[in-house]
Amino acid sequence: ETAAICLGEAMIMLAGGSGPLADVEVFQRSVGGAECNVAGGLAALGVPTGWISRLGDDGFGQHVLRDLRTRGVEVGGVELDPLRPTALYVKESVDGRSRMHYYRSGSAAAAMEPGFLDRTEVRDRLAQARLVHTTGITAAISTTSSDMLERLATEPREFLLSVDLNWRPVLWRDRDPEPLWRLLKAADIVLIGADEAQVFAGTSDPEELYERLEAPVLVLKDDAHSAMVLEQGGRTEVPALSVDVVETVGAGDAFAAGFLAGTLQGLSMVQRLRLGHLNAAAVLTAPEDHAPPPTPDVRERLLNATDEEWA
Ligand code: KDG
Repeated sequence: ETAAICLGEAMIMLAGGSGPLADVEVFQRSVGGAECNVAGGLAALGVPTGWISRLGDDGFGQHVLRDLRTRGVEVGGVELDPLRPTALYVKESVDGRSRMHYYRSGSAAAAMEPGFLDRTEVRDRLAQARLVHTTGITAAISTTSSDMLERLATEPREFLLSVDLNWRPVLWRDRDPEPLWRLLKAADIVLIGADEAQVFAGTSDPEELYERLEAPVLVLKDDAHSAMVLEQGGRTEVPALSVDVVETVGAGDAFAAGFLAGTLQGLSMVQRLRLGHLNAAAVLTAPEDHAPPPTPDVRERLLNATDEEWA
């Protein structure tokens, strides 16, 4: 049984230590990609999870598969492409700030298209899922991939569709983000950061976003401060934990994994937000884009803490 499916591109990440890219000679390899981070995060929290995508039939693709399998993610829905490569992204760190450089146009995942959903391996997994998670990045990587998400979002479905905005202006440089608006409006759960909301929608006002995004459940994250859920019944807000931040990339994905795991495990809204924060804190305090969640007993204690004990 697979409770959750994450759909989107994985990339090999090459992190160049500190200094401008032009000077870096040695890179540290790991696996990145928003949906794939969420898949690993869900599996780490005990949710049976599959990751569906396309990879190049190359050494980098093999590494991604091996890495995800090791993290407990089911990868039978992945298609290997003999012609197109696995994507790369390179992280440049100058003065403690990270910048990403993508080498992903024409990648195997960018060739996903509506017909990809008809593959038996994909269709069967989607039919069994309780939740499917994707992000604005998958809508951004190509028009065909965006068309695929449009189909996923508009055809009748049994699963909850969760979409994290993950606004990446660089990937939308020459395209109108209209399809992304449609995807967000069709989703059952939308996750969005206040900063990116300001850039993408021109507002970070909770009520205004809730109205414009038309999502039954809107999760609005205000980085270091708090996260809130807006839904028909009202709003729930939980302050973030204060941590010593090492590196922020991947924290949003970790938050999503915590919140969505909590949703599938039937936790209260406060506990879902707390699990999101707890998971994000683990990634914020690690240099990688993903990190193991806090141990079960720490989770248990903090999920059930009083508001005063929490923060
Ligand atoms: O959310 C983290 C992602 O940004 C990172 O893993 C790379 O998927 C990525 C992207 O396209 O930015």
